[in-house]
Amino acid sequence: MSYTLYYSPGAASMAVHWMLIELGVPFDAVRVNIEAGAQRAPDYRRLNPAGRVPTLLVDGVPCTESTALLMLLAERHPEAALAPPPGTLQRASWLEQMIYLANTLLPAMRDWFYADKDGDPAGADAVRALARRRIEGAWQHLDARLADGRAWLVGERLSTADLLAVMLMRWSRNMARPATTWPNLAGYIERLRALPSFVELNRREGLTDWLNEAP
Ligand SMILES: N[C@@H](CCC(=O)N[C@@H](CS)C(=O)NCC(=O)O)C(=O)O
Repeated sequence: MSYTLYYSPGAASMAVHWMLIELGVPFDAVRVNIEAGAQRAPDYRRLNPAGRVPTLLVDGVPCTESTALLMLLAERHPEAALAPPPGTLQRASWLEQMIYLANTLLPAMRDWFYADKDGDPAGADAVRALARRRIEGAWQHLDARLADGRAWLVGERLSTADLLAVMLMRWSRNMARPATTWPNLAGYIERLRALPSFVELNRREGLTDWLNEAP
């Protein structure tokens, strides 16, 4: 199996990068300078027509969409048990969390960060206001899920849902109410970002601003 990840530090590629590190499989990582617009270069667009990160070459074939990539990697590496077995009730819970994060939180995050670029800048404030409500609603929802003291979003162990959730929680760090201000999310985030694979991920991506501070 060969993997090449096209990534940008801290971007939607981060959860996939984290998973590759957590799996301990060999892979190449190619940085795409999205601040300089490298995601719109014709060579990159041939791999990812939307001009976004991540792209993962899987045995040479370009695959996209961070959530889909996490699910694919879980299937290709079942021994890592980063997803519950198909057909089980825990699988149902995992599917629910993955789809919720991808379908509710991720698009709201895109609206929050890209309101001016994706839409009419004149309407961007209204888009951001709605995005913020949806993002904070998601923190509320996830906080309630963790209120029973569970350590992980699904079952009794780390899963791809945690990798995706923590990446999205990190994106809220400069918002008015970051995820870390919800009581149950605070402890969850503290535990997850202490994982050696998360520390290594940040080292490889050159990120230092959401690691050791108190949540
Ligand atoms: N739904 C996509 C979203 C990807 C996405 O929006 N990536 C952003 C970085 S977080 C990007 O590539 N931005 C550059 C651009 O849109 O020009 C996924 O989950 O992979």
